[in-house]
Amino acid sequence: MGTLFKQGTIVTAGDQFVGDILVEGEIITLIGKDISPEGHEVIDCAGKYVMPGGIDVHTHLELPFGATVSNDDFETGHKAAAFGGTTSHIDFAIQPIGGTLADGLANWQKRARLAQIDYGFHMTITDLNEDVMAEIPGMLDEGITTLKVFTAYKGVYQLDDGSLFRIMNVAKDLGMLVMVHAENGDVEAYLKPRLIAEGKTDPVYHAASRPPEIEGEATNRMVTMAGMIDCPLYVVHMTCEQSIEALRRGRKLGYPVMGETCVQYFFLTVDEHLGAPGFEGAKYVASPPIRSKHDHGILWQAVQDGTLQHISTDHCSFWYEGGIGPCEDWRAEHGNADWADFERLDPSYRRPGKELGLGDFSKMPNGMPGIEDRMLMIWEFGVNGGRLSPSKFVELMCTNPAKMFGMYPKKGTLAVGSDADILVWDPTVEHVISADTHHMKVDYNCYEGTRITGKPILVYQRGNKLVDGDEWLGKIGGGQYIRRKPNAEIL
Ligand code: DUC
Ligand code: ZN
Ligand code: ZN
Repeated sequence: MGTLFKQGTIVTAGDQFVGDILVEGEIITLIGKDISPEGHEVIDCAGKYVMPGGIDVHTHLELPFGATVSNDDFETGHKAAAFGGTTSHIDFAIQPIGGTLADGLANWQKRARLAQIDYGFHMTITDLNEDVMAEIPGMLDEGITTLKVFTAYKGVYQLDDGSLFRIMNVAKDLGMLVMVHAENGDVEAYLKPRLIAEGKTDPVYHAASRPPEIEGEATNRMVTMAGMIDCPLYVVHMTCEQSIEALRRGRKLGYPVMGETCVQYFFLTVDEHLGAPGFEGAKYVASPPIRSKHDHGILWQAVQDGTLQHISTDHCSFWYEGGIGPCEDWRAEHGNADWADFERLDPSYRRPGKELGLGDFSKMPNGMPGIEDRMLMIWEFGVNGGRLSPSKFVELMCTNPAKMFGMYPKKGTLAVGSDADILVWDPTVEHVISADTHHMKVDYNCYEGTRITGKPILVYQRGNKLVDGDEWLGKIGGGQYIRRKPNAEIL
């Protein structure tokens, strides 16, 4: 017996038509008109869109950041993702300072024991030496085809230009994709202490410490180096005109360079959000910073004209009001137990969060929640807002990420032989986004009170139902690791 999705409006990146989809086991086995329902469970999809499960290639679950660790782990983050229509994501495994890539991978594999949706890993190189160079080819055997580097976070993650160029050369030879967080870390390291010394310590000054010019400069530098040797490059979380122009220039020259923005960069501004009264702006401290309404327009244009290929989240949630309860004492007594164990013991306890940056924005954990909001917000303001067709929505949220990151056509589309990661999306359902009802483990929502129309009412992963209305049917350990293939498409 299979599951037959009947009479839905099937949306792929290239097409939209009313039809049926048959799922047997974990795979789509037939797509057509009037497929016989005999012997199958029938899901009436009339009046609904049937779309591939969403893919988010940029998340940070359980990310150590300064004195804390981001809240959502592979359990809570996955549940929230699925309620928002995302069924696959790629998280960043990170080479620990002084450690190996294998150490980083092992750390993230441990986190993933809680997986409820499908997931992959990028490998972040934080310290390049001969041993690490020798480890890179082995990443392909682990199903990792993407290397992440930073031009920012001086003294922590930042690599010098020589190391960056060396990584690009080896990645090109191996058919891997280099991903970059592009901001000039040296300039930021100069600006930040000066702002603090001048008493400019509120969250809003986070933006002044990381102006758009340093994003544009670093993007241009990376695009130029990639173009010199034809190395595939993907610039993460692009926010502003300066970096978009740099990417556009490289693409016009025929360089294999691509990019994404994140949902928050379309909606939030320095003036209204980061500069909100009191400590409210802390909720929106992330790097690179949110920008201006002018930049929002630039980003919509860039996704429409294909300069940007994907919209991710950079999901990295921290309590607004954290640090509640005897955290350090309790953790010390329990051999520095995971923060999550501490919070499970008594849900009124909270690990440290944004309050770490009270009186000094430079001590604030960087990041915003969004894994659950991404598809809802982009459907509302992209599709309902007349900026994107349903097919363009699927292209950006599902198909392009699968193609660029070596998962297509297993993921990212509705086709015979593909994994049955399926959303039944009701375009008439009304919903108000709120921290009171979201599933992310965080005490605020960046889009609090936003009214949207349209959301997934049924979510399937490999033929298994994860979400049915408000009901959660997923289970810990139900998510599978996605082994990715090198030499992925350049879009
Ligand atoms: N930026 C953030 O805001 N958080 C996590 C890492 C990053 O680069
Ligand atoms: Zn980043
Ligand atoms: Zn990130």
